Amino acid sequence: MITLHYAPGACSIAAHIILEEIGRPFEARPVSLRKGQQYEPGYLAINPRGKVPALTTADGIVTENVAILTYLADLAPEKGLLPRDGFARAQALSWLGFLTSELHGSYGPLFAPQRFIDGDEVQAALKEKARTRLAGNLADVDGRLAGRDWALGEFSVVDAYLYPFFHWAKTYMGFDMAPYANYSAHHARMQARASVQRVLAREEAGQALLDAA
Ligand SMILES: N[C@@H](CCC(=O)N[C@@H](CS)C(=O)NCC(=O)O)C(=O)O
Repeated sequence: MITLHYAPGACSIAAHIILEEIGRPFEARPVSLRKGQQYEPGYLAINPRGKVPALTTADGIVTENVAILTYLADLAPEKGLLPRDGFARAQALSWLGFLTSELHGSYGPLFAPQRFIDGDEVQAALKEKARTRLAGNLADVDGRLAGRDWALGEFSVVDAYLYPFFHWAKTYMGFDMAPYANYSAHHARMQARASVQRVLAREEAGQALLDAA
């Protein structure tokens, strides 16, 4: 049985959505980032980097979003969640690489500027710069989604990975997402998927469990 170690609302939601999409049995175990559970010995034994997501599988542990999404898509080739080879696969991996390094990376200085530099004034300046970088990356995504329902044409792991970054920009960073019309429409299409609704309900229950503990 596959176990997904996730934090409610974190980037791990992409893997959570794909687990729902492929329809194989899995367990979802919530980790509280707020309480620092990712740095507890039990979790560090699963992912020594202290990050979610991590996937425990019969083959071993898989970490890193790009690897987890690829692994899950390859488990269920009949679902067509990632092109199998050639140029189409390269295009998909190009998206995943951009999302993990550039788009996800834009949030680091915004969520945790203290990990980059000390001092209130410089942290404020860093955050300002990071907002501009984030806006540029959101515009990049928006442009690439023009004229298409899904990033690769058909629904794929790329769409699941796009999901949290829209939500973070809107909810945590207070961005007006209306100018990113293609990304906004994409997010609405994601919200309408049954898999996403099931994941949101499970993550909400997971958050309640973590809060009550
Ligand atoms: N490169 C990693 C990044 C994962 C990551 O940054 N996860 C965040 C949540 S979105 C996390 O676990 N943060 C906890 C921490 O840094 O303390 C991946 O793509 O899997």
